[in-house]
Amino acid sequence: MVKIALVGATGLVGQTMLHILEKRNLPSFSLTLFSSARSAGKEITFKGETYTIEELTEERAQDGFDYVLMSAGGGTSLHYAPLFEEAGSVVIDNSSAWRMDDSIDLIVPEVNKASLRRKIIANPNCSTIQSVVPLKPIQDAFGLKRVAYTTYQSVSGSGVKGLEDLEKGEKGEAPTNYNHPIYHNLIPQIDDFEEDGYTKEEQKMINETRKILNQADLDVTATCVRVPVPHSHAVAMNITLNSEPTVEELKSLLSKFPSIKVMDDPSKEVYPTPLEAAQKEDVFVGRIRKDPSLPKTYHLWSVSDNIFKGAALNAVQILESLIAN
Ligand code: A2P
Ligand code: 11C
Repeated sequence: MVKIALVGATGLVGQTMLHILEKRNLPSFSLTLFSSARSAGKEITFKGETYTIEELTEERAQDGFDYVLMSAGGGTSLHYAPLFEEAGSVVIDNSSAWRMDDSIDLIVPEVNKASLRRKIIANPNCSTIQSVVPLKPIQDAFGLKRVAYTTYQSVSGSGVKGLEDLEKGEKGEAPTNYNHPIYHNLIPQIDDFEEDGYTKEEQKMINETRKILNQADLDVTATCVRVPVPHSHAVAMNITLNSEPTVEELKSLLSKFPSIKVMDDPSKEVYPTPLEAAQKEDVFVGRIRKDPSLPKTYHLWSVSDNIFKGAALNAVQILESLIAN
């Protein structure tokens, strides 16, 4: 029987991983749940059985799990992922700690395959995942030259604290997570600023897109904005290709790609919205149209649940692809 450990079982992403693992058809596995000392001893019901959450320690990391799903922050990953790896486990890590390490694969199963050079596999940033899924078939069919992202990212991207700030705003209370109110507002800053004026979130989108699509010369830029929406991120993409397909060709190509649902009928006001995408598995794409201001250039609108395909589901899909192979 496959031995699986989940580190961060009490977190928003960890809880969603459990929900997804309950619903999908993995071969039978044993499950060990880890958190920090704070939540150790708590009980969780999974598939009708009670599991007690354990504190993750260096000793327990040596226990020879086959697969470890980690969503417990970058610091925990930097410390524990190599320990699991040394003990022979394959770690699927949701933090940003390892993503840009040249020896580590950054994987979206529909887009690229793990080489397993190292036994740590990185799960990309949520807004990047829902962007590269539609970009991949376009890159393969028509070649990509430039991508300009503008994101509309929900507060659940900041975990429980982001959701709490939105609720606090509704009650007229001051925020405690964001430095500006998010209720009745937009915040054009996600994560800290770098010296070049970009935020770390914007740099993640730029660097991770190039790595996942394996195209170092792709021109990419991004502006990332936090919006007062609880679940699902939206990404407006302006893309320049190497050739000039019709909009119908693009729609047909996207609708055949795994995980994509095209919702695009302006005559009926059909396009994806965060509310409809919440708790769904797919990446929804709409507003596909030509940008007449530049040759070979198009607009797309991608919406997906940032905790599902953007985090927990993508990690579980990586796990499924590893078990299957
Ligand atoms: P805990 O409940 O003990 O704090 P989120 O990203 O939603 O804040 O969740 C973070 C998750 O990572 C939680 O399950 C948290 O457990 C867990 N975590 C934080 N630090 C550690 C650690 N040092 N070892 C194991 N799990 C950790
Ligand atoms: C957000 N994208 O919406 C972030 C959350 O690197 O996995 C995920 C951060 C990451 O705030």
